[in-house]
Amino acid sequence: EGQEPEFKEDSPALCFHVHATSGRARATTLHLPSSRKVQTPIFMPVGTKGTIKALTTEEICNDPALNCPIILGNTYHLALQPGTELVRDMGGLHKFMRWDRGILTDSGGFQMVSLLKLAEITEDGVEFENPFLKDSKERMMLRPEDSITHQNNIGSDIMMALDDVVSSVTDNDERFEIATYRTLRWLDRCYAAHTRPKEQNLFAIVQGGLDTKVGGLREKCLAGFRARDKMIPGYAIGGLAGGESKEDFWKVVNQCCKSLPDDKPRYLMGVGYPLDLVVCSALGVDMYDCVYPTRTARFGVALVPGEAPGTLRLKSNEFSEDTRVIMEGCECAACKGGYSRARLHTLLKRNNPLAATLMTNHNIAYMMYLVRGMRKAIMEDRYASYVKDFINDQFRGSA
Ligand code: PRF
Ligand code: ZN
Repeated sequence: EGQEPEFKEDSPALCFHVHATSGRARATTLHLPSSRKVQTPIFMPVGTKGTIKALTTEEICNDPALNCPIILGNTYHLALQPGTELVRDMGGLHKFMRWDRGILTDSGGFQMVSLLKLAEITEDGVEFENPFLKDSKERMMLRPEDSITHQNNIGSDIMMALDDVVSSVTDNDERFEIATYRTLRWLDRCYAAHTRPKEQNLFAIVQGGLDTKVGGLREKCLAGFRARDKMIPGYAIGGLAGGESKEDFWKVVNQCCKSLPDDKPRYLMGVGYPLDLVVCSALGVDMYDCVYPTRTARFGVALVPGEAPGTLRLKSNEFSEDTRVIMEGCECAACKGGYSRARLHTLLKRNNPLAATLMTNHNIAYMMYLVRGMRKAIMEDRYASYVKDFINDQFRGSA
């Protein structure tokens, strides 16, 4: 663990080290620019507009229960507000946020799906309606080159290529085919536009729908990336977690992990249910992000181990007189601070902003606790039994 990173000529902003494997699960370290270090498996909390809602940078960074090494920001949102030229002029997002750890930015590709009504996709790029300028009907164009310019302005440690994302439950084979090949063409445009390859890493995103067949779209995309592997410091698996069946989801993750090179990190986008992390790391995934733990916190749902279904809905009246903390032994501000489930219940019922802060603290602490446990099990080569125990625990008491 103590070795000095060796940065490679072809991807000078990232050094990747696999410390241990257990089956196909991996414990690795990503050495990012400015001595930023990320141990995997890792969950990256989402701070869409440069903040994790309800938390201060201070908490995310310095609270030992959180101590997040990397967070996620969103190019699309930052481009709209406050604008990435401003972020650049403030010295980049790290300085602007006073955040010295890792930042990964998503390209804006996913917003095509999530904000589809506002977007039109062509070979040139994505055209959005600017929600801040609705009346003026002004539209904003996001080409692969624009996405990279924004991300270069933001100065994220890991930037994502602009991909053509199609909702996984779309019933249109031709649309998937267009999107897969377009994602490859856009990848080349992204690398051509990238002005800071020594300071920032640009990851590619595998698309291809749910087509895992031999000669199918996922394979085509993976083959296209293999041909470009020299310029790609890391890979993401995209186009999932959009309502497809678990069977389809696992199949695609499995295929991608088997096909992607072992000497580069693998990031599964938009996945954040604890059980999905545990299973997908068994298939070889290293990194995850999702709004789930933070968003669900604000709705009053606490993540916990060993109590089916792995959550407590604290707004429910069953907690109105529950004197226990959310999770015994948890070091988060809520549990360590002695906030009972009953107290949180009341705060949540009254929409007190303190509830969002405490709940978000707990859920991120839980995700960090989860990935630390996963990593430890991989390092000790007992990941198979870790997975078994986790699943047993999670479904204990359920009918
Ligand atoms: N592409 C991008 N961001 C994403 C996804 C994707 O496929 C997903 C998965 N649907 C989440 N976030 N660029
Ligand atoms: Zn807690």
